[in-house]
Amino acid sequence: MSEFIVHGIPGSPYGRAVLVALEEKGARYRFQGVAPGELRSARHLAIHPFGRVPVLVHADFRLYETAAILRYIERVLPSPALVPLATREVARMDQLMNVNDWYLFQGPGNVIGFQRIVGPKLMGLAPDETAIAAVLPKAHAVFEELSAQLGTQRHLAGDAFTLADAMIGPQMDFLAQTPEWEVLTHGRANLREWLARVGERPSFSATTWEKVARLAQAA
Ligand SMILES: N[C@@H](CCC(=O)N[C@@H](CS)C(=O)NCC(=O)O)C(=O)O
Repeated sequence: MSEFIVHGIPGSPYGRAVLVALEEKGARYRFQGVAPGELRSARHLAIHPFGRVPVLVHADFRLYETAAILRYIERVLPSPALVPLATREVARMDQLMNVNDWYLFQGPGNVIGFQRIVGPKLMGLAPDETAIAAVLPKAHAVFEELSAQLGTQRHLAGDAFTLADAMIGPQMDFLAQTPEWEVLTHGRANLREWLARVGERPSFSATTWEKVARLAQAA
């Protein structure tokens, strides 16, 4: 099996989801760091026409969009399975992956994550408290739904760890670094317990921001 190359930005939750899946599969991969200022460069646009990360390269095949990448990894490396067997659990997993893209990232993830982490840490910007406050009602609605879907299960789409956990875990771990995490998980202890559970997996400890930054330097 050829090596996988992941183009990404250390700390990026979407990129981390791909790394988590590769780690879960025990795959051989290389992380190619992309500087945030390079996203709109001709070189990066040649591999991702929308100027985002991650991008997966596998031999002569190149793929962007995290959900598509995760499903590709699952198909080429089916074991251990990260997709449930039961039809309804697969449907829940798919639904959760879309919730991630449409409701968790768009607003809660990109606004709170940018204002609290990316802006201050990488660009020296002060957080825009008005923008954060504006997105909190939507964030509460998303956390309420995720908490309800999780219920008493061990993982988001059932008891087994699936692509939904690989995708949503990094987004939630990113938000867990912000003061809004306490507010958003208040009364939703199951989400805190789930994040602690997935965070203990070797695939999560191997893909922290610091570790991925070291992989990028070594590339
Ligand atoms: N729908 C894309 C979203 C990827 C995405 O938004 N990635 C962020 C980093 S976590 C990014 O590239 N941001 C750069 C930008 O918005 O300019 C996917 O699933 O891969």
